[in-house]
Order: sequence, then C-alpha cells, then structure tokens
Amino acid sequence: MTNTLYDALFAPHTDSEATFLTLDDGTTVNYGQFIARVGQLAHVLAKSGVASGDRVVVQAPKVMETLALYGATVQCGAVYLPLNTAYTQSELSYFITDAAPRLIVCDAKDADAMAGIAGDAHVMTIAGDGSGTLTAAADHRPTTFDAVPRGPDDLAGLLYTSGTTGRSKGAMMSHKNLLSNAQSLTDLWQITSADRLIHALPIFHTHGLFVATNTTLLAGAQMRFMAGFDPETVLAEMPTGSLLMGVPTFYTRLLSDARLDRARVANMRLFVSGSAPLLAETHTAFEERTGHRILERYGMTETNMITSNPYDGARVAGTVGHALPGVEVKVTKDEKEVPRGEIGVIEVRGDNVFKGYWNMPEKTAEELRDNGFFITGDLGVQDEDGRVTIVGRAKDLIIAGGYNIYPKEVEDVINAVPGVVESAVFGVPHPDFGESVIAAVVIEGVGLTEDALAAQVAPHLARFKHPRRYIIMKALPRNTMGKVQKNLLRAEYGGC
Ligand code: MLC
Ligand code: AMP
Repeated sequence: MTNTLYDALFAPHTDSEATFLTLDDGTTVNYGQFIARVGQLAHVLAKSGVASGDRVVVQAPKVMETLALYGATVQCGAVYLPLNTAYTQSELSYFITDAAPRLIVCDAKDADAMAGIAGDAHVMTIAGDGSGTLTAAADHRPTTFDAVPRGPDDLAGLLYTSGTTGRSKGAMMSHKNLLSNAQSLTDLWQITSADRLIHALPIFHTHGLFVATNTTLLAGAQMRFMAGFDPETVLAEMPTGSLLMGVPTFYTRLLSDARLDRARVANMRLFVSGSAPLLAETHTAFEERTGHRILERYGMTETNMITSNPYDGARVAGTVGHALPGVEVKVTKDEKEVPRGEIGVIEVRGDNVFKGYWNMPEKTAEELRDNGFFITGDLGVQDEDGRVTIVGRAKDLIIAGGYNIYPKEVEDVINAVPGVVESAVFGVPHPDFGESVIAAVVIEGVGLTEDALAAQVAPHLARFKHPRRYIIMKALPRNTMGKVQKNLLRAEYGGC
C-alpha cells in the first residue's frame, strides 16, 4: 500500500544530501536530514495516539520543525490542520471543538492557555527557536517510519476558511487535491531542482504551505525559509534566489525600496503573486523597475490554484490567466454558463477541488454542485481564449494583505457588545494591505465610544480582522428591501 502525498513529496528525498532549507540563522538543512526529522516526529505522533484520519491542529511558529510536522502528519496518515498564529483563544476554541483533534501543537508560550481549551486532545509544543516538548520527544526516535497507507481520496489537510454566515468552515483537502495541484504548478512554472525559492509567506495557509512548499518538495528545489516577510531580507536574498511567491503587499512594499532594481534581480527567474488582486499599476511599476512581469495566479483554500498566467506567453496585468491543466473553469449566471465576455460567478471543477466542508453537509451542498463544480463567489469574465479576469466578489469578503476577513464574523462580535444595536463592516482601499476594515455602528444612547468598542472587540478576533476605524451612526443606510447598502458606506468612507 502507498501513501499518495508522502510517496510523491517526501519519500523520494530520503537520504538525499541536496540542500532543502536555509534558515534565518544561516543553517542549512539537507533533504535527508529533513526527511529524517519528519520520521522522528511521525514516531512521536504515533506514540501520542495519532492514527489514520485523526486531526493534528498546529498553531506554531514558522520554523523547520513545524514544516517537518506537516510531513510527519501526512506520513502518519493523519490530517494536518494549520491555524493562523494571530488567532485568539475564542477563535481557537471554535476550531478545536469543531475539528476534535487528537493532538494540538502550539507555541511553547501558549501551552497553558491551549491546555485550557484542548478538550480531549493532547497538547505539545514547538517554540520560536525550534525547542519544545514535541521536538524534545522526537530527538531520540528512529529516523525512519513506515508511512501509513493513504489513498488519493483520503484527507491530508483541513483548512478553515471563514464564511459569509460568520462561521468558519473546514475545507477537506485530499491527497489527490494537493498533489494534482502541486504537479500542475511545478510543471507550468517550470520549477526544478535548480530553483531557490525565497519563502516569506506564512505556512498556515494554502499559498505558503501548499503552493510554495509542495511545489518545492516535488521539484527537489531549495527554500530560503524566512520567519516572515521582511523586505530587507528578501532584497538581500534576491541575488542568490530564483523564485518569489507573494501576496500583492509584498510587491508594493518591495517597490517602495529604491534598492529593488535590475541588477538585484539578475538571478531571479520568476515572481508569482496571488491571494488578492494585484493592481495593474503594481504590475507595470514592477516591470519598469526590474524587467520582470509578475506572474499572477488565482486560487482559493477550497480549490487550491485555479488559473495562472502563462510562464511562456503573455502575462497580462489585471488578469489571472487560464485554467490550469485538468481544471475546468466556467462563468455562470443563475447556474447557466454565460457567453464569453459576460460577467458572472466563477465556478471550477477538477482534481484540485476539495471534498466538502467538515461536518457541514448543507454548506457543502450549497457551494459544491452535484456535478462537481464549486461556486467560488468571485465575479469574473472570460475572453474568447478562456483567459479570466476577476472583476469583483459576489460574497461579502474583505482581503487585507492576503488574509480573508468575512464582515459577518466581525459584525457578530460587534453586535454582541452591550449597547450596540447593529453594525455593518466593510472594506475600503488601503495602499499597503489592498483593503482595510471599517465598521459602521449604531448604538443605544451615547455611552459607547470608539475606543470602548475596540477594546471589547479585541479579545475575540485576530488583530488583522479588527476594524481600523469605527463610525458611530444613527442608522445604517438601507435599500427598499431593508438590505444594508455597503456600497454607499464604501463610497462615503473609502477616502479616509
Ligand atoms: C499584519 N497586519 C495586518 C495584516 N498583517 N492587518 C491587516 N491585514 C494583514 N494581512 C497588522 C498587524 O496586526 C499589526 O497591526 C500591523 O499590521 C503590523 O503587523 P506585522 O506583523 O508587522 O505585519 P507584517 O509582518 O508586515 O505582515 C504583513 C504581511 C502579512 C502582508 C507580510 O500579513 C502576510 O504575510 N500576509 C500573507 C497572507 C497569506 O499568506 N495569504 C494567503 C492565503 S491563501 P497593529 O495595528 O497591531 O500594528 C489564499 C489562497 C490563494 O488566499 O489564492 O493563495
Ligand atoms: P482564501 O479563501 O483565503 O483561499 O481566499 C480566496 C479568495 O482570494 C478568492 O476567492 C479570491 O477572492 C481571492 N483571490 C485569490 N487570488 C486572487 C487573485 N489573483 N486576484 C484576485 N483575487 C484573488
């Protein structure tokens, strides 16, 4: 028996002396060492009772050990469930209750708090320096572990994505979902063992974990594995790097540094952008400065990557390119495909599309059609050649710096504050993050100030979801149907 993802991404590198990671302190880790660490961690997981199909929740720093834990979870036949390190206790409680993990791995500094919400799960730790109870337990374990058999349709990942109803949903990703996408992208972007990826994204989302890491592993390439995005370090790495994957904020921040120039990127082969719209002006400015046309691609947690601009061929600013090989894209209105050139909702089908939402059959049925097409909620248009341009969103979603914020989730927290009658959360353009969050709030009486509101919202939501401004209003603008007109709020407050 085989383990689809482990056999393709990890097993081929056993005993290889080729460099895999270069860390912030200059240490290099070769593939053989990394796979050995994966094996040791798999022994600890198995000893902790982690078996086929069990969920392993991971809210841990971006260090080599955390990446190895991803491999170990797959090797154990379990399901990797990464969580944003910014999530608060109340957000974490929901995920843990919903996913019922066997094991939770958190930052050593959060161990006590995590133990309080862990339920039946065992809690182990990884600290920012790689130490911790998990890694200590791994140190003297054997370096080889027989991968637990898992097939293409078995689950490998569970990634939570917020929803328009305010409740986060766990997107079930199979071995086939992840591997098929990694194969398509590696091929399309011509990633080989000669590449060195500057990895500055977090590893708790699709972009940094699956797009960046899985393609690197598949190609046997190298990663300059950074704790986070720091323009200084990214610029310093460009002369020896060949590939950068980032959200648009990476590119606008890099452009604001005069040291970004043609000489610095002479060794770079490819710049990829995704997770949020890249402004055409950023694309143009980057080309003028560096000679490189950023390759924009489009994806979602539920679908992995859907479309990409070509490697060879026209990378058109403001468009997200064509459906990946093996992926079908159509644009629909009222469930019917619209003629090319007309706007509608983007739907997608293929091996990349997830298996449904964890424990939410009704939600799954609403968004994943019986015929296999997933309704993305993004509005787009296809030209005669099938090239896709995203023109908006049918879903009420804000994307700031590549992180998704669902207004309903924030509104629910604000509405629960005593004295609040109702609220409307909306996104406005932001020069650094693309969009930023504003809340219009109707209160009873005059007692509640903006500061008091912010203080009461803070413990419940990750910092990046916090409204950057509260506007106290007498009433929210509504249309004749009673629906809040967020477009009017955006128009009025978008300039501030
Ligand atoms: C940080 N802050 C943010 C933020 N990131 N606010 C809004 N949106 C964000 N994305 C806030 C912090 O809370 C803090 O607030 C202040 O900004 C500075 O924090 P920081 O930690 O110094 O920020 P920084 O490290 O510079 O982070 C910015 C960033 C980071 C853009 C580098 O957000 C990032 O790495 N984003 C990538 C997200 C990503 O990987 N998305 C992929 C999703 S997968 P204050 O007020 O306390 O100072 C997906 C599918 C697909 O979408 O297609 O890929
Ligand atoms: P997530 O649920 O975090 O996976 O975010 C997915 C959403 O990010 C998509 O539905 C899009 O709205 C958005 N997105 C991803 N890539 C792009 C892109 N290149 N351009 C515009 N929006 C994008």
